[in-house]
Amino acid sequence: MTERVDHFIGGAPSGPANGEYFVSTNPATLETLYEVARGGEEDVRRAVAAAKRAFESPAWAGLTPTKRGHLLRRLADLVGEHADELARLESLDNGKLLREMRGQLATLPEYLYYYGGLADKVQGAQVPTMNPAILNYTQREPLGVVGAITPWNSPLTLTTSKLAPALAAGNTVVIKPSEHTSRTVLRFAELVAEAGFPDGVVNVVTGYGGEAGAALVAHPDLAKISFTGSTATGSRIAQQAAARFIGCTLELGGKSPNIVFADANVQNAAMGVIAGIFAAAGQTCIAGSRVFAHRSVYDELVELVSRRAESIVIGDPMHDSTELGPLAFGDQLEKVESYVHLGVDEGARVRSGGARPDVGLPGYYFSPTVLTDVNNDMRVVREEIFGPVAAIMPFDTEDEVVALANDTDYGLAAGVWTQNLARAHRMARRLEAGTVWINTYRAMSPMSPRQGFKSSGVGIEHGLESMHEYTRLKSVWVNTDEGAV
Ligand code: TXE
Repeated sequence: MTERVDHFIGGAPSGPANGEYFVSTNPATLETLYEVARGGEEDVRRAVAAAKRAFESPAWAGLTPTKRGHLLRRLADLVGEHADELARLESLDNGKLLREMRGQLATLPEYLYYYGGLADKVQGAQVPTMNPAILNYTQREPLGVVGAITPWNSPLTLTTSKLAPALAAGNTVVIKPSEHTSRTVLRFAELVAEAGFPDGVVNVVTGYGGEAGAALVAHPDLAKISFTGSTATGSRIAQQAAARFIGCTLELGGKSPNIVFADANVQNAAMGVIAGIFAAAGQTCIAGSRVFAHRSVYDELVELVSRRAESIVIGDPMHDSTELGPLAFGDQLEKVESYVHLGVDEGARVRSGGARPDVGLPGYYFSPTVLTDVNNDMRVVREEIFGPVAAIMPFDTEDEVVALANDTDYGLAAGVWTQNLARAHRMARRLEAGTVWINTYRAMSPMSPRQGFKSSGVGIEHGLESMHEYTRLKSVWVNTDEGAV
């Protein structure tokens, strides 16, 4: 019998109000994994009510920030102890390599330790005003109930990026995970309870975006929305948040340039280009999907990247030897395939891949694909494909490549490969992207802030700065004179 998983509300599993469940499948084998509660307005109403009660309860509101830090550190320990179990569940759910998910889970506790440490370091200031009789000071307060809506590509890491600073700052949270990957977030919520967080501090409502997600965004008691997902959905959520004057943090799509100069170590750059686009089968917001190579190294780079693309081992993500797993669900496969067809119609040449490979499994597989003969006006170069598809283009001058790299609606990340120190820093300054990597790609840490420029997002995740996303600032004025001032 198929396992059934419920929402997690007020510290315990909770069945869906409408009694409905839907199936979650393994994208590598198309086998049914489990059935998950199909959340709606009533479930969201109960979850937000539980979070609101918890926010106002002495058990949470009365905790010192230091104690909140202790709880986060205890949760970090538990996540560390269950890392292998969580990595397996996540890999089964979204088809990413078990090896890669193990790597993510190994660093996940660090997010919780880091924000646990920050919990009691959120400070106000004493402000000198123009009146010496006045003592003016600021204090940072939690916001209330935070709604966290997360995608399927790195379910736990992206959820923890929101949850850890939100909890460290004293908020309570309702999470709506992606309908494609509910399992690990629910297991994580059980560990939250085991760590000793009061009931209702973390709640999970599973279900579809247009149902559970939309109901959460519309709930009047939300103090903030934190969202990672597509730019189209993010834009809709931002409009709803603005209409109610509540804050939102958005981490959205990308079409990131990865730029290889003539003076680069071309072997290293090719490895960086490959990791930049083919890791997670290209299903990462930071994917380096637009590759610019100086004309003098263009042929060599195209050759290195396409040859490696052809030798990538595609197969079951649970096997150690597999280098590329399936796409996460059927719509993703169709989207990626139709973009490659569109590229060919636009005049692109497929140098490797470009089709569904036969890997002996029925899953949603697509070969690592290299497109050449492309330019910045084509839709395959302008729109986020979110799959293993690299478009490689030549350039002649630094000014030209800066203009090409910045000629995009997005601004999430950029890579630069050069041995020229001055050029490296100059490029970092000139590129319109929230993260710039020099002679590396994909490096990430809970300590380092991430911000999407342009259509790639609003607000900051990770780092000290993200704590401010989950607090509000109050200014307190005290008359220290005997008389009226
Ligand atoms: O995204 P959605 P999808 C991009 C990527 C991908 C495409 C579609 O290009 O191919 O988006 O993926 C919830 N109100 N990225 O369909 O719809 C939804 O249930 C409230 C890039 O998965 O944005 C899920 O929990 N919530 C990205 C979450 O939003 C709604 C990662 C994301 O789903 C909603 C994922 C609504 N009206 C996709 N509609 C990245 N930045 O890494 C949907 N949701």
